[in-house]
Amino acid sequence: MARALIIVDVQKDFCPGGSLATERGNEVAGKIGAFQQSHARDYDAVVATQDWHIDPGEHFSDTPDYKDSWPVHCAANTEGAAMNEHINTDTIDEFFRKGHYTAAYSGFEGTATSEDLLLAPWLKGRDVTEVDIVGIATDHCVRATTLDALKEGFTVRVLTSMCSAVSFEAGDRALEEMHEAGAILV
Ligand code: VGL
Repeated sequence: MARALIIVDVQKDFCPGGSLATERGNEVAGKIGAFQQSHARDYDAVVATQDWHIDPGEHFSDTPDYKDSWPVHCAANTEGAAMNEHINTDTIDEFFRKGHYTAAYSGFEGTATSEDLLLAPWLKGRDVTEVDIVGIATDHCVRATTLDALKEGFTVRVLTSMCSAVSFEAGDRALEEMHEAGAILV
């Protein structure tokens, strides 16, 4: 039995200054960085997901609806796709990238950068049964990652003070939905 921390999409484009900034992105990134410093030893594994778009079709739009279509963000190998500078990348065991050619909100769609393995088998291969989830955006990728983690059978805690939403209202609704699906909100 092991526990993992999943850091969802804490990338520059989702933080103030980026192309699809969430208001609390930098603040949340700072909190996660400090949490890594103080709590990394509580986890058997720390992983991060990254939105990593090459040509995601209608996920990008010049006239985005901010629901199913978005301004260009997290283009592969650009500065905007890099992790926010507050994140301590040295303590991250593996990065999982998703969304190369399509929208991909869940980290469980992500493939490891150092081997051809999806997030769920990577975690299960390390006997992980419990995951703590933090990151961006509460109402999109944190939501989808949390719901998939529950479907995969993990015990899931969402550390809510370290999550940043696109819309505060939708973020609160998403947390409610995650709770109803079985996630523990901390
Ligand atoms: C995300 C909107 C569009 C996210 C990704 O990481 O939550 N949000 N693409």
